[in-house]
Amino acid sequence: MPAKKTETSTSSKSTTKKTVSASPRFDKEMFKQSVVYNVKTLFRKSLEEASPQQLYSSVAYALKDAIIDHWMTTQKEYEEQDPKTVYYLSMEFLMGRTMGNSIINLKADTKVRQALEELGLDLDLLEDQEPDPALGNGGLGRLAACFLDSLATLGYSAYGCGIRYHYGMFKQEIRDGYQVEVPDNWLVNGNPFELRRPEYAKTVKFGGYVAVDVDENGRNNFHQEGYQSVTAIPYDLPVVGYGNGIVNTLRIWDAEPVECFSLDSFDKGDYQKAVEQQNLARNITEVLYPNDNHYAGKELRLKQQYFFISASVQEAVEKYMRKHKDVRKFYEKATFQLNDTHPTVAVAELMRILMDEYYLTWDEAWDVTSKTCAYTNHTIMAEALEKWPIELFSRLLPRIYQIIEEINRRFVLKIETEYPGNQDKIAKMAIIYDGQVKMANLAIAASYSVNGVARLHTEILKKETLKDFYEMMPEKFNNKTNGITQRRFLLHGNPLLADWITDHIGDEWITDLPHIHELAIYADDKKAQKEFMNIKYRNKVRLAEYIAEHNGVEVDPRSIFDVQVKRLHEYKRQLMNILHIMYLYNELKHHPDMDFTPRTFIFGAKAAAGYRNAKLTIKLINSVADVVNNDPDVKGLMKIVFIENYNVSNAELIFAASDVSEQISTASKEASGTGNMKFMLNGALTLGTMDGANVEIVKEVGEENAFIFGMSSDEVIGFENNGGYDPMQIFNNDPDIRRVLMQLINGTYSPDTELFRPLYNSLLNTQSTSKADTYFILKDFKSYSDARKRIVDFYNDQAAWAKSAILNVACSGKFTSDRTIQQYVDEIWHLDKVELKRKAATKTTK
Ligand code: NBG
Repeated sequence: MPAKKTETSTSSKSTTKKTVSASPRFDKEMFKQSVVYNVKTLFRKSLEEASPQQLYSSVAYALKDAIIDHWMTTQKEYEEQDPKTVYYLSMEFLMGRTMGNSIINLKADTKVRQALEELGLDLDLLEDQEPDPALGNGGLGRLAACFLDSLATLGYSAYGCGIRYHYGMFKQEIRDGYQVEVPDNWLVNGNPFELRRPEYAKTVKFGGYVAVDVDENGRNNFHQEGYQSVTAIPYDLPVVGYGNGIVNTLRIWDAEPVECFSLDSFDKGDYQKAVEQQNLARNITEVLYPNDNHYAGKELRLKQQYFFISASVQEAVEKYMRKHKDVRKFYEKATFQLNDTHPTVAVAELMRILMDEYYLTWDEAWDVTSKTCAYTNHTIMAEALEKWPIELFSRLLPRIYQIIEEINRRFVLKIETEYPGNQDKIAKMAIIYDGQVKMANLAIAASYSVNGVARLHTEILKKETLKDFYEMMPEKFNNKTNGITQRRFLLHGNPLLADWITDHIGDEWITDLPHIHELAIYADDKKAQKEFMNIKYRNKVRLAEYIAEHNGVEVDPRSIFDVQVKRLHEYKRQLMNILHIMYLYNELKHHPDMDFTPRTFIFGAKAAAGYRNAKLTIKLINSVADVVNNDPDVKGLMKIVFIENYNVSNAELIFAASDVSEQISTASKEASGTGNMKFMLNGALTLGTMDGANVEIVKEVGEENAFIFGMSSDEVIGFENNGGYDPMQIFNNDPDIRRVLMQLINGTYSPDTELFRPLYNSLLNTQSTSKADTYFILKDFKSYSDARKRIVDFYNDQAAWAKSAILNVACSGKFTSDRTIQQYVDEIWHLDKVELKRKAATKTTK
């Protein structure tokens, strides 16, 4: 159960040091041979003739060769030691590129660079050839990727289980200031790192009906009949632990038709069915739904969920049964972490397998299931809560629906026993209610652990969002504040700073981030401050070059880089940011001689394809950028840049180059945020509300080294529950705000005065009765403006700024995903630590 260690920021000490038994060996000569061989056999070319893409593939395959030995050794070791395994079930894994990170985790960076140099190749250029696998939307998917990195590095047996989407998160192009979604065909050149494993294929059934027959013992046996099915084929991707020889697996499932489509063997009815099965398979894994913090309610989405869950759960049980006899003890060797409600059908699928295939009784099956499943909640946003109409659910998954009905029946009985006659409790907590199947309620009812992702978020879950559940089952609830991997977001993304840190305090921080606190003694050191600021400057030059190349905009690396990169969502308030920039521009126009510290405002954000106000905000940012960047009066003092196609790869460049980290969500709405941690780790100062993990960041680094503004979550929730906020009053009383809002509809930024009207209406809503400014932008505007003033004044004292930036890096120790994972292990999963006893077999030469 949760408790003791949760809040101690630096207590997950040196776990990695104990784990690292052997640095993986890397044979440079063999690697070179392998690259040359690959170019020849894959492309019939010599090194000189091959295209950059072909060279990338050849190097990637050579690297996979080097990884495979460790992968096999690790899996063999797991087989022998038989440790408990976590299955991290997630619709999204936002892995980012594999090559650079794997090289770093193999500790082979120097050798690989040398080897490639000797072949006349440049690693950095090759890395840019790798598509960025974007099998996720935002923070939730990236968290899953950071967790896999930490699990491997800490030496825990783990599988990531997900979907092999053929098209990941769309590529964003900006045309005429608008977002245009372009398909991300990331598999077009194949994926060198994946292994297709048809020997572990599974059948997944949809539709039909449930038939019952009674066997000779009088038992009811349930079968699905008249269904359509697809074959789930697993593709395994290696997850390399840092420097410890451990390689875990991310297993993503692809759908293929069950039967080969041979025309002549089908009569008419079968032909129809065969085509349908083909189409079902073709559609299921085609594309990731591009919604972040939002539920779309599409039938195909439910198919995707059941598809990868059924395959993963079947495999987990089969794997267990290959070594063990009693399926009643399954939970001793396996645990399922449900990454949000998306994988919640796992609860019913495990029940189905245990009862229908292993003949456990309901009570036995429930005992196993409720000791296996654990649920993480990632949002309090109502529009993200998954609910499926009964009609759809029961038609698509008839047996699963039956099982959920029974879970619900028993759960409602429990509620009635606890709260006799209280219909309200049933209305709120029942799993099936009002014609809908409520996935969060199912997840909570069936899980042995329910966690939020930052301290404040967990408190809000307990007091507001999930209050009734918490009151009935307080023992399930616990907090696990999110974390990020310093291996990707500092060691790989910011090599200059990483080297500088290692020169000063050694390299323990790579596997033991709290160690980075030793940097604090350099915060006041003039020389260190200079060096630090110089590194930041060089990273800003690197980003400026990227921006010049991709946006055609010149930005001054000596200006303050003030950055907001994250998904576009109204609660994240990019609109407040750009409105404030409009205000600053007005100031500069009206007081041309004012003291103005040069600033570059950088945005990066994808909007869900159907989210009107989010897409309009992107257009507004680009329209304002057009006007401001081209206004000679501004004399280049202000620049606004919208970075196209924000993704994991360009994120690494952006964090390294940032001075100010914009974390300005409406308090209570951002469950945690993880970008905030990546900025901090790279020495940016937080400009934020007391929301999500910002609260804990400020606690670690001290109020004086962050810039906090705006309403508290209690105030926001107070207004939401009791009313009493009128944005019109602010509009009427504040001329600065009024001017900015009028500029949305008076042609300042678009000849079409109606273009930005929906944004104007969302803030004031003079025309309809629905609520206005639900994210309290006008309410927080003044205090945001004050905080921005403070931050600029502070920047002008470069020594003070450098000190603060160094302290931010030094105090980021708590926010490693190694700490988060260790807490999941200690307080939820109870995994066994694996130490490699054997070395990887010598690589076979070709
Ligand atoms: C997101 C939250 C973030 C949080 C990540 C990871 C969803 C549903 N939630 O604040 O918005 O950091 O999850 O926990 O995507």
